[in-house]
Amino acid sequence: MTTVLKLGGSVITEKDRPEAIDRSALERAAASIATIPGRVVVVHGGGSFGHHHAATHGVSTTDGTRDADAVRGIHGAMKRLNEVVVDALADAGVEAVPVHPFSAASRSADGALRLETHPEAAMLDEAFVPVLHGDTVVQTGAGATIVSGDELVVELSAAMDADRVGVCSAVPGVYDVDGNVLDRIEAFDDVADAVGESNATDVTGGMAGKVRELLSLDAPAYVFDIDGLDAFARGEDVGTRIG
Ligand code: IP8
Repeated sequence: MTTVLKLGGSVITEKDRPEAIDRSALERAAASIATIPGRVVVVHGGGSFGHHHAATHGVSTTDGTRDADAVRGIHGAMKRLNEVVVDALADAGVEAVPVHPFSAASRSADGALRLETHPEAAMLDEAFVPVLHGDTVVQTGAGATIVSGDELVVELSAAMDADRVGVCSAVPGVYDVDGNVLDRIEAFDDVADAVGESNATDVTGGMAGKVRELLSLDAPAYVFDIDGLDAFARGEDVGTRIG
């Protein structure tokens, strides 16, 4: 049993204050993750760490920079957040180890992501829990762009042949046009009106990009908020099931 879980940056950080951790949410999430059986990969987003620095330097998934100072600034912030997340997981009894995508991934000129996944596979074989994060990555012809945690979740889930995928976000699931949480999404067209359109590379563009990417996976993916994390850890259907 292999589970890939994304912890949204807005869940574990305070969005409005640069580099502020939401300590109680992080500890709660770590305690839940400690109960997930089998092989577990954790990915976390940028929250008020990565997004703050990315915005300061004008860098996104499509707009790159050749300023090494900007790269160090974004990557450094994400490493600081990753250390806090790994420590919280360790305190909860999880065999968590850090993985930094800047050194393990790149984009080709068309934006396609290439992530080395053999280290993570070897970590899982040795019963470690790799903890990755949204980051900056070098892109051919564009300097360095942003890779979101959602993109990493999709790459890792496919590469690790995940059985279940979880996206713990700020909302309890994907809303329909009336503001109700949908139980299940099986095709993008079913929800295009509710989540809005997005192009294929728009992975940080909110729910539309998430839904599109998660639909491409073989494994069922669930979008839920922190109140649903315990149930997800127990293997229950929670929030919105995608796929
Ligand atoms: O919060 C973004 O990751 P996300 C990471 O998963 C950075 O979109 C560096 C802004």
